[in-house]
Amino acid sequence: MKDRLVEKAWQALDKLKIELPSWGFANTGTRFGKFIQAAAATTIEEKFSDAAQVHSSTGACPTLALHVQWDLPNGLKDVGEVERLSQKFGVRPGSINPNMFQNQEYKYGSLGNPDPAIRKTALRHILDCVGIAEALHCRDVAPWFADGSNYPGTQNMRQRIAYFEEGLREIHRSLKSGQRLLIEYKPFEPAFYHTDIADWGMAYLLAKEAGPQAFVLVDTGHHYQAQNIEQIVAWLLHHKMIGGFHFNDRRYADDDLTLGSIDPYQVFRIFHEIHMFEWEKGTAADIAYMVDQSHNLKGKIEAMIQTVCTAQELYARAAMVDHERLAGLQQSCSLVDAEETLRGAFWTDTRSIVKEWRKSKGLPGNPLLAFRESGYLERVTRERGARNSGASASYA
Ligand code: LRH
Ligand code: MN
Repeated sequence: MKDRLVEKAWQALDKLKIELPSWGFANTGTRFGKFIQAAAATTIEEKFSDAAQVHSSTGACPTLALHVQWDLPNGLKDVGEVERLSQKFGVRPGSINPNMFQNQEYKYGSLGNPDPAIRKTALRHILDCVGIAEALHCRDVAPWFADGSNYPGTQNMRQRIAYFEEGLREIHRSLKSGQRLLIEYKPFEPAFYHTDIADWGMAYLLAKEAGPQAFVLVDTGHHYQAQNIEQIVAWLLHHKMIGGFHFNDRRYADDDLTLGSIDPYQVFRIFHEIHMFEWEKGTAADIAYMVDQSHNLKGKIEAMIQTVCTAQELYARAAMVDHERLAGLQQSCSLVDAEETLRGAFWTDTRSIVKEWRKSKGLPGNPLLAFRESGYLERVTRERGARNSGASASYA
């Protein structure tokens, strides 16, 4: 007879699905350049193939987030190929990410640009992404806007809010029933004076203004150092406005490091807010758990497997909080006992519990070891090495 709390952990693991970013398998870097990995994925086929490795070893990653300009450069014309690859590798396309930051015309912004022609171009791209999402039966369209300015006085921030309201309303009108628009916020970078959608409140108001199928996407790396991210999550849960997460970790800014590599307690506290909410409401929160990382030095597939395993271990720990006991202690303001009830779960080593859960699902107990023993990395290094060694490493 499994311990009651271990049973809760297993039930949570049964539910937890983590979406991987196609771009997390590609050669990425910083503005100081990128270190080319021979095994890195370049084509959408290689990205599906690598994602399938993570899914087969962890059993938790049935979908792959796609970044349209990188993965479907020909738009709707690439849908057939994506469907074929999805069938071939047993991984479904997940959230559809428009690219509102790469093209030259977005120098002064996309949906927030003072030039109506450029706003129109930006809108057109996102509407195309809604069409691609529909064609691929993908639920979420997740635009991140780099829009902003670098110097005070150079842009009218209020006017740009109106442009975003207008554009996002238009996009919301194009959504099919069941589709969701996930609005991601970020305080800075690449803009360094103001970013139009800089925090959760701005994303919340724009989502509300757009319509009932618009929600907020919380990228854990998109917060000022002192911000209490789990409190933001509590507010978005309370208002049923949380659509999903981009998980990663950071020491300084939007470092996009591996989840839980710097501050695992942060991720645990976020998962705790969600589990406590679900316990109180008796229903699962409708949240897309997605990863958004760039592995500049680590092997990309191994870093992704690490990420999923860490997420499973921390999600299981948070599920093992005795919510009934905690609710009573919070009500009676029994501070130390309440804190110990939460901390106690965090200090529970769930690795063996997750391992047994994997085995019960016919999955490898140690996904990283299983991947290393598969010989997949050696094979793709041989297949892709020559091509990748020619890739440019410089930033400028
Ligand atoms: C912006 C961001 C966004 C993605 C990009 C790859 O920092 O988090 O979610 O489009 O990274
Ligand atoms: Mn992100």
